[in-house]
Amino acid sequence: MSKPLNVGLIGYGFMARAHSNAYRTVNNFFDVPYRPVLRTVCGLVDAEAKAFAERWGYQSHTTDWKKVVEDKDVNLVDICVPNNLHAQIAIAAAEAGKAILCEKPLALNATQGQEMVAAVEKAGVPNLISFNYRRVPALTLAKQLIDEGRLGRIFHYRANFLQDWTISSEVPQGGMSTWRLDVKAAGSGVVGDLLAHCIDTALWHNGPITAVCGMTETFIKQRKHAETGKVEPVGIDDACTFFCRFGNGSLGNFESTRYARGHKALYTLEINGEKASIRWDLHDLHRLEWFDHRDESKLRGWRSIHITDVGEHPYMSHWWVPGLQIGYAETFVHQIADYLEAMDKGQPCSPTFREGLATQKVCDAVLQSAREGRWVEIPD
Ligand code: SOE
Repeated sequence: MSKPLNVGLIGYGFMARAHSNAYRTVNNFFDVPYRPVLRTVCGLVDAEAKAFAERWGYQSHTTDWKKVVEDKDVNLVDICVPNNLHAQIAIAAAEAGKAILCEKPLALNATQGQEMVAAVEKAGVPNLISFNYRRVPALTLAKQLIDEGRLGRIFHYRANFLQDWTISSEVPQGGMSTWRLDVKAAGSGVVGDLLAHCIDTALWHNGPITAVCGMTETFIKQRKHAETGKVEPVGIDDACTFFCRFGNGSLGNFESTRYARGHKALYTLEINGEKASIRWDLHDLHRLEWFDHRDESKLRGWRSIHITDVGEHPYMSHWWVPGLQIGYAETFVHQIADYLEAMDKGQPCSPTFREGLATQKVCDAVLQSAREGRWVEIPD
């Protein structure tokens, strides 16, 4: 019998839906030791928080996040609000002894992230940052293949995350749906929002990044602010490209933009090793492309592996039958399943806040490098 785990969700946007769906689904597919109970949801506008609670089955709603953190019956605080609120909520939740799930990126910057790490580690509470792409079965398989040494020495790690939704100068900054364009709420633009995903996966797959050299651009310099109605300077990076060196001697090449016309959410990565290469694409997330130089030369070429083998492929034994694929929503189900298992065993669940801080340090270094026009080293 699974034990109840009362969830207090803060936020009711897109990520709050992804997490709520995972809480409601996880016990149907995974035999995990806990059963999430949707206790309360918190959001800015009372009527919207109420509507969210009714739709998703939360027992109550509030507009005051402190009530969620102080609620003695809440076991897990889930933070799905703009980045500038992560630190204060997470620190208060840690002090109240709650387990925490925090949306990415960890914080506005590494200084703030460090305070969050200190708070959860002092309190000894379970903590997880939601870099959901780690739980795409194809990318989990990629990690296994790398760890088994099947690629041999790694030479290159390449990743892109491309979108096109901010090309119009009419898109405002700030407010509930466009806070990602407001530097005060987001901390940065594509670096924290999109490259943070690529960096997290890269650190996991390929180990620490030691130095970066980046450039950023803000193509639209002023936008109307959705809250003040005034035209204000834009403080975020619209696009960023950076090179890096990894501790294992390989070279990295990363690009992200919200100005790649035609691309809505195209996260791709490629890893080139001495013996084999891997390629993956979010639009075909259930496939992993694999090239193995050891194959017989007359048959050698890129294979496209359909990641639906219920016997061998990560997470797939929990879903359907061979050949039937899963998608984006299920990555959040995997995330919560792993978290509940780890919590029960008293073990950390990756990526912890400390691992989120490592990504944050790379993000900060990329932004610093772009500002100063030079390579920036990343301390251990
Ligand atoms: C931005 O559009 C966004 O929703 C990110 O915030 C998510 O983290 C990414 O997975 C998809 O794009």
